[in-house]
Amino acid sequence: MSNGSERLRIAVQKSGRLAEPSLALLRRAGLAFRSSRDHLFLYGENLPIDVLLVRDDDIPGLLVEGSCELGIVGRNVLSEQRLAGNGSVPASERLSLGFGACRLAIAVPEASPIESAADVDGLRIATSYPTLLAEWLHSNALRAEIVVLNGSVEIAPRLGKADAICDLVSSGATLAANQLRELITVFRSEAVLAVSPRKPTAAKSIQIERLCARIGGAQSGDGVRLLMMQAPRSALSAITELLPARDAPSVLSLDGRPDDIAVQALCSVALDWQHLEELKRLGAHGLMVLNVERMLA
Ligand code: PRT
Ligand code: ZN
Repeated sequence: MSNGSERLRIAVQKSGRLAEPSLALLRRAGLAFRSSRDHLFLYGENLPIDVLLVRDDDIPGLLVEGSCELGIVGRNVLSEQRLAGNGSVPASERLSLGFGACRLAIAVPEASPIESAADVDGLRIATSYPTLLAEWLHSNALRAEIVVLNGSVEIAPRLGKADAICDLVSSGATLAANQLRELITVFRSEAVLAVSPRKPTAAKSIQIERLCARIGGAQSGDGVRLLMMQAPRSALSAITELLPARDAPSVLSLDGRPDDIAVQALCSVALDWQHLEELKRLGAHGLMVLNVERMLA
């Protein structure tokens, strides 16, 4: 049905923070893979979709040149390269994926007198994200000297190379270990599904839409629980009021028990033991909470 040229390619980080969660998401979207001998390529076994394993920094470029239709990459990398792009139409963000969350933040040595964003004016700031930093400075009408470093940004102040840094932070442990104090967030990031600016063929376009719908479905199942129980019919409104439910619950009649009902409700993860105990007090029994693996609206 689909010849080789109609196979979709999705670029994913080969190793690093986004590698495992990216493949896990694709698996939850229903893709099964076989690895190539060189481990640079995962061949999609059940759908015409293959995975290219690359460095995260290469993903926006692969999308721009059309070597891949899709990629999973940090918004920080995508936006840095988009803004820095030399006139070529950039790749764009299609879906945010809910993992790899971090922030690009300016930090200063703990002992520094700098207190606010305005104090950044005139400083030397070391970063691997010169374009995102320049844009933030510009939109805040600030000037600073940007010192571009490709690694170990956090030691630049100690080496006397910079007065401040602008780097990715998640837990903040790295800043603390280097006696740096976080001052202000410049950019918020998480992993995103990025798409090539090239127009796909009709067949690939169908695959892209299908994969996006499935990824959306795999994500919307995250953090959703299915609550099942039986209860007196008279308790229904009290039960409905109590539940951290997304939509109205489904209510089913029980054969030969006109005063009782079975209730099913999709709830958020906020559903906890306390809710279950309350429900029991309202007369519910046979309570069951199940993880929802995927949903298709
Ligand atoms: O080899 P390749 O180029 O593919 O990998 P890489 O080393 O460039 O990337 P990698 O795996 O470190 O990060 C990939 C993506 O993960 C980034 O582009 C971000 O989108 C995202 N991400 C999420 C992070 C972090 N959290 C993060 N904490 N990327 C880097 N960090 C760094 C941070 O700068 C600090 O130095 O991790 C260190 C620990 O952070 P703390 O705050 O928890 O101490
Ligand atoms: Zn990288």
